[in-house]
Amino acid sequence: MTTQPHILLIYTGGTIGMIKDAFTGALKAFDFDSLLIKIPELRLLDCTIKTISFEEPIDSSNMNPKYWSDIASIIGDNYEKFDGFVVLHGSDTMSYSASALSFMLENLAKPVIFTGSQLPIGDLRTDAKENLITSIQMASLQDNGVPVIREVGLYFEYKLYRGNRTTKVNAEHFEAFESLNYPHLAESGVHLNVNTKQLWKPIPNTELIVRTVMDSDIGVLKLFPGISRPICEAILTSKLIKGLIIESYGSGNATTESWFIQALENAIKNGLHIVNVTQCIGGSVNMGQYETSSQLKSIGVISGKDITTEAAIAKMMYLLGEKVEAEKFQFYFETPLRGEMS
Ligand code: ASN
Repeated sequence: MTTQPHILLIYTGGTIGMIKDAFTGALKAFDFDSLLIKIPELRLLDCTIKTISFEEPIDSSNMNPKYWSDIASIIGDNYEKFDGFVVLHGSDTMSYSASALSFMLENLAKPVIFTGSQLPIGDLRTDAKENLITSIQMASLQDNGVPVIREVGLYFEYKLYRGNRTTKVNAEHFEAFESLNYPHLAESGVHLNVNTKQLWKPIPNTELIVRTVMDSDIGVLKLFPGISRPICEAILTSKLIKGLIIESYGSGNATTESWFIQALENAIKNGLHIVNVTQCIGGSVNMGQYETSSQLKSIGVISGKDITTEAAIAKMMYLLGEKVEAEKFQFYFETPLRGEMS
């Protein structure tokens, strides 16, 4: 006899969990205790569902590492009791959270699927029901009692992506996310088609380790033509930041003006970890391909390769939180830890 998969639904907030008050028309937080009554389709799913809700559901613009650590701890505390986890989350910062959780949940071997919606669940044209129902189905997929998805995913508008490869690219379309540097993991059509080859394979017989310390003493500097020297120098000499992500042009290029290179070199000598990611949403940093990136490589700028800015931020916070030795930082950053880079 096979038992139904047990799924834990973690409700953090976002548009998905709002419902229109029938009288006033105003959006308000969804009452999760009556979830099964409000979405009767959930009864048809071949799994059991339990829910845990943030005490005060949030718009995901208010997401922060403390909440990430709460989500990670909920998953850690319930890891043995459930076969899969679905996190309901606002779409605005979902890619950051999915990236963060991928690092925080070391040796994860069960599905953690982030989902949300562009329209509230009570709206006539809502995308929330499909996203929620299919996310639960994705989290319930098993092969001989073993979960099929064993990583942090993000499901939105018929596609399941690797969470730490995604970026929110559209504020209006239902198809709000892209993963340009990694193929989607599964697609929902008449059937659920899983792209088995692309799935993460956890190391066998390892135990989940929940890492909850994220160090957010970091910065992001997006380059643009005409960027100010005093502003760059102020950032690069700040004693407050331990890591800086530079969003460069194309395949990792930047101005070759000597003041800029000198400021970066001094900062690196003073212990700042500087990572180069591209401001393009697809493609990879390749320092040395152009003259405009050769110096960056020789002064010790770390290559973010094809990582997203969202995942680079999460990885930086994670490695700093883990107090990785300064000499090993570049090695760890340039090594794919959770499939976040190629
Ligand atoms: N502002 C909302 C949020 O991220 C947007 C959404 O969920 N569609 O919480």
